[in-house]
Amino acid sequence: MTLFDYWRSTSSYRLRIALALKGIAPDREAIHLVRNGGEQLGAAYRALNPQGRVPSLRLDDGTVLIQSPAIIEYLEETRPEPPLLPADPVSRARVRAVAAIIGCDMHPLHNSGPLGYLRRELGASEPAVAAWITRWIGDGFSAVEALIGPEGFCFGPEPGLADVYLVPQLYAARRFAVPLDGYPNILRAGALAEAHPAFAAAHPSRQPDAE
Ligand SMILES: N[C@@H](CCC(=O)N[C@@H](CS)C(=O)NCC(=O)O)C(=O)O
Repeated sequence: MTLFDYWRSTSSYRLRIALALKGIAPDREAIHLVRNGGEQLGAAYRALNPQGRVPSLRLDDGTVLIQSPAIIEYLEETRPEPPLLPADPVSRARVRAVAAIIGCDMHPLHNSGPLGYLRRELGASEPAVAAWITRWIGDGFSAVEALIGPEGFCFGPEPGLADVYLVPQLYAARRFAVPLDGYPNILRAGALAEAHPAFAAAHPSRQPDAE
């Protein structure tokens, strides 16, 4: 398998954690999101991933999978141990809801493309962009804080899909200096997960292309 990713990308970080939890160590090809106008937008990478975003995962038979939620579900279906989702449908839906808040309602609003659009096309100032980021991360984290459990990882004693999404989102929030004092459950679950070897190995600073 080959993982195409970028060290600081939130969705790449998420997929690296899921791969590490499943005990999978793919080859890795870094796609620089800034250099040369963004390597993800070049013809060579777009031939793999027409959306021009990271991450992508190329399987041993040459099949290329894109979109971290779809790839993580693929991993869960093909390598069920250790499970990232609980067994019963209601619990699964609760875990997936937290993943969706982060993956669908938070991360896209501070992704590099939309932030660039705010700055360049709409003329937003840096304080306005910072306020935008703080607003939407805060909005999502307030919901996540109420939804996850009062001890352990997000949903109990083992890390799962919600933790896979939470830790990179926390990394992004810190990078953007979003205040986190009001989220004790998130900080507890995040600290526990960050100390786990699979999460630690996936950290942006541990990637060969880290700057
Ligand atoms: N929903 C997608 C998001 C992918 C995504 O937006 N990746 C960002 C980095 S976190 C990217 O490639 N940005 C480059 C660009 O927008 O040009 C996923 O989870 O895989």
